[in-house]
Amino acid sequence: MINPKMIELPNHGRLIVVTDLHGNLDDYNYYVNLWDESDTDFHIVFVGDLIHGLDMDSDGSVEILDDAMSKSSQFANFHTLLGNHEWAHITHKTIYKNHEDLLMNFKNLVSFKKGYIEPALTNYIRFFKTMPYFARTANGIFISHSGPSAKIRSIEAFNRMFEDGYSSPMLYDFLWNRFTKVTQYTREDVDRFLDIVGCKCMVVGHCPVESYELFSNQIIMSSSFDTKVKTYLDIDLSADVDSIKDVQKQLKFRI
Ligand SMILES: [Mn+2]
Repeated sequence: MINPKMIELPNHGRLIVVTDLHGNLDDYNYYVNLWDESDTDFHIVFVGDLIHGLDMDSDGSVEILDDAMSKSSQFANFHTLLGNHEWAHITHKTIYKNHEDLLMNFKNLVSFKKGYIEPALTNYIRFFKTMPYFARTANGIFISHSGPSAKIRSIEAFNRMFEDGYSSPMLYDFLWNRFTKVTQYTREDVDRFLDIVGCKCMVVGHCPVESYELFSNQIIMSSSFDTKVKTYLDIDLSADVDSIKDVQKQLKFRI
């Protein structure tokens, strides 16, 4: 059965993986230009948090969303996963940063850029609801915004979380968990989860790191936000992956 919340990528072709852009339109354009929309075996995955720039003057969230919505509807090799910032708009759970209400800021940005809020806002939230949670490659790489959820102890539990929709506490973990918090997940949780889903390694964004960090068989990577060395993955989907080292060597750096 096809799960619309899980992208299954084949054992051939190429894959670019990009983490949290937070409204950085220049970086979005840079990564989109690495990709070839006309090559159906060449995929690009954004792992969520396309939106919510830190200041309104430079926030390209609206431009990014308009382009990403258009590409998503045209190209089956263009993928945007759900991040906690998109999830917040779906669930109406406000995120505060520096005492600012980011959902309210986004509405202000939409009305400033468009001259109106509706139907633009509703269309954006509809787009967020189409976003898959995860991507998995045939050679064993699991990609999500964050996580894993330490609550998942079996494949049945993992499969069941999709039935609970946006209120799932496990989905919450896959959007919000930080590797820096031992109460959220540990190296053992990463490895147990990878065993459960039959993957060799995991790639996430969400937690700002300088370039990237390894956490057991997980790569935490920063492609745009809050890093000096912008880091992304350019993966050969046909290559065998035996360990995290095989993925690590496919990291690319922008200095
Ligand atoms: Mn995030």
